[in-house]
Amino acid sequence: MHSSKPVPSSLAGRVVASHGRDATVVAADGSRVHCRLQGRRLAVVCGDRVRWQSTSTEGGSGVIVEVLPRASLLARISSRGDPEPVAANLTQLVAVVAVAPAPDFGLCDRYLAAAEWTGLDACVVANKCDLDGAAEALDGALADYARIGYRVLRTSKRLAGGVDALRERLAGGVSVLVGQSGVGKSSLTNALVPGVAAVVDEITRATENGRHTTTTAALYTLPSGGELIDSPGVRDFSPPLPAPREVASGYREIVALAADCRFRDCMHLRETGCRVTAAAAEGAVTARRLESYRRLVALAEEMASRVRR
Ligand SMILES: Nc1nc2c(ncn2[C@@H]2O[C@H](COP(=O)(O)OP(=O)(O)O)[C@@H](O)[C@H]2O)c(=O)[nH]1
Ligand SMILES: [Mg+2]
Ligand SMILES: [Zn+2]
Repeated sequence: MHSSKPVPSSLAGRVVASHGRDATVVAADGSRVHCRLQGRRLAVVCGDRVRWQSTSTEGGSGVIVEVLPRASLLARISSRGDPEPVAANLTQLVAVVAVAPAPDFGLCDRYLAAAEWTGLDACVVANKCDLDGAAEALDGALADYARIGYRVLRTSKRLAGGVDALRERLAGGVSVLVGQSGVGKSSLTNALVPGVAAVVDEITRATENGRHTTTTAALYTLPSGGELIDSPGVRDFSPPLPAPREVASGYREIVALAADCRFRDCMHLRETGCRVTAAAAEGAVTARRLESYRRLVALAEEMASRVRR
């Protein structure tokens, strides 16, 4: 993945945190360099591979002069409706859910769809398994995810076994932890990356109500292999959506049945002879996932009509 002509005297680096026009870059020798972005056009996210030059003005600082092509890019739709990069060069998405805050499986579905569209491996982590009622609240949906082929892991910061299985799953890849605010992404990061607590403190700030919340994504190297990005918690997430007709490709159990629908262009909404709708009636596709798919189709149609206007 080399760029056509590297800027002379620039050095290779990896963005491990970024905030506005500032980024933390890890250089080839492992040192951390605080960098600014050169010019107005450049934008970086966590995971980006960059070229940078050291600046003599401030000790240990530099300027990013080039962003290398991205092997993958996870993006979201901002509140203004614009696509916004979240993290680059990922290989795996880890969707974290928990009994508290109240789980939003529609959100989990949208993350998994984003992974399908971005070409990432994906798994589901049910955290806070030590809490009362966790099994009752989560097991049904988790069994559904497992049935359609997603690896499901149960973790808790209090129980080592689950974290060990997750550590194994992360080895060798570049993974991002995503999910609602408060499900325990940063706590899992702390359990997985020894001695990281100080760095986590650096990127957290006390909110009005005194709670700490991660405000920017940060990338960590796992001693056991692989890299992990802890992302800011969200209240809601939607990936940039494909055309309505392509939304089904984000739902692997739906796309697997689509070939057997009567109409080639079936959208699995109210069409006759729809194999997906029939499978939902038989319980082979869960009603909840089908509803989640249909809601995303509606959103994709709304977006498409907004663009046309
Ligand atoms: N009981 C329990 N609490 C947890 C666990 N993991 C995280 N928490 C708590 O959940 C809250 C949110 O955790 P945090 O890691 O900041 O979540 P994030 O917003 O997803 O990064 C904190 O008060 C944690 O102490 C867990 O496995 N069990
Ligand atoms: Mg966090
Ligand atoms: Zn159909």
